Amino acid sequence: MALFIETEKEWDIEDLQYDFEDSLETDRWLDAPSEIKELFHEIEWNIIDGEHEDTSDLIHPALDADVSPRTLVAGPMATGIAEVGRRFKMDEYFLPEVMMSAKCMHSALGILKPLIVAEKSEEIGTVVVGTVQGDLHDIGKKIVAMMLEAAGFTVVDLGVTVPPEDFIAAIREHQPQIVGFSALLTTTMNMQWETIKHLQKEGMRGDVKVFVGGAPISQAWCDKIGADAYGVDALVAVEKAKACVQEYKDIKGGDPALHGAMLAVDAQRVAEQAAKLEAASG
Ligand code: B1M
Repeated sequence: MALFIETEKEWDIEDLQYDFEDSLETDRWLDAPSEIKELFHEIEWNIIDGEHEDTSDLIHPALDADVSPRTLVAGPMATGIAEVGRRFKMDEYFLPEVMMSAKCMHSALGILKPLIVAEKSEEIGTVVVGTVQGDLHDIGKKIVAMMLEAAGFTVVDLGVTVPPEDFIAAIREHQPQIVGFSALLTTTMNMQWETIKHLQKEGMRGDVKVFVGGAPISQAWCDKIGADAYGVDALVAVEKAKACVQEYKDIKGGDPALHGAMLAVDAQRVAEQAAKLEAASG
């Protein structure tokens, strides 16, 4: 039975700002055996330090110890790259360091992807995804694509800096139920809107449900541009995608009823989390 170890949503990034020893003081992953907790810290620091040659040497022992691949992606890999983002923003890191850390993420995902995708047991639909034109970020989009595949979708990943015309051509060719636009830059998020406008111009908006995501994206942005669903992370994106093809398959893309149904998925999730917290506090 694989080990699933939770990383709190509101983890304290200060844990990672000093050195490896300090970070061991964290309360994160208290539910993990101590040797695994230490391994998680090594993975985090491997990503922060951008030592990609060593990444697989750290991922394999975690897998051998039966830690689930999803735990690694949502846990130490996510916290490590978040600290890289903070350092970049504070001018403590520059592009070369960020690129080295991205290499670590890709190298770990290369090992984990086949394991996660192998969980696929049924075929439930097709999704076309891509990072919008002008944007080269693809780590988050790859995670979303991988989780969708594991959940039963056939995923057509168009890569990065995808122009609206390429999304349109792929929708014509693959007839997906869902198309997903990822954007990580405030300067490229507008391309999500532009791509929706292209879909409208081609008379295709009703044929496909539009998902948006990426660090600067929010529910308010999703509402403003008339997308159907916003995925704050890969898990939410998968949950909403499944609802779209299973429960709301008869509602067309762009229909306010679908938009409302997607918001209801979020509301249900918040209620479940609140109930879980209440139960845990006694
Ligand atoms: Co860049 N970068 N970067 N970068 N980079 C950010 C995004 C930035 C926030 C860093 C910072 O300042 N703190 C900043 C943007 C600021 C802004 O726009 N306001 C920034 C910048 C400025 C830039 C450049 C402009 C720097 C420069 O050249 N001066 C440049 C732009 C290049 C370009 O795109 N044209 C640039 C370049 C790069 C690298 C190439 C070096 C590298 C990318 C490598 C790669 O992806 N192959 C890189 C990286 C690694 C980052 C940070 C550090 C990490 C991004 C990441 O992978 N996060 C990032 C800082 C940050 O985000 N905190 C930063 C981990 C990933 C798992 O999270 O992508 O958010 P994320 O995905 C999540 C969710 O958002 C969601 O699910 C995912 C998994 O849970 N999600 C979706 C994502 N897509 C979704 C789609 C969905 C649904 C959910 O449906 C379709």
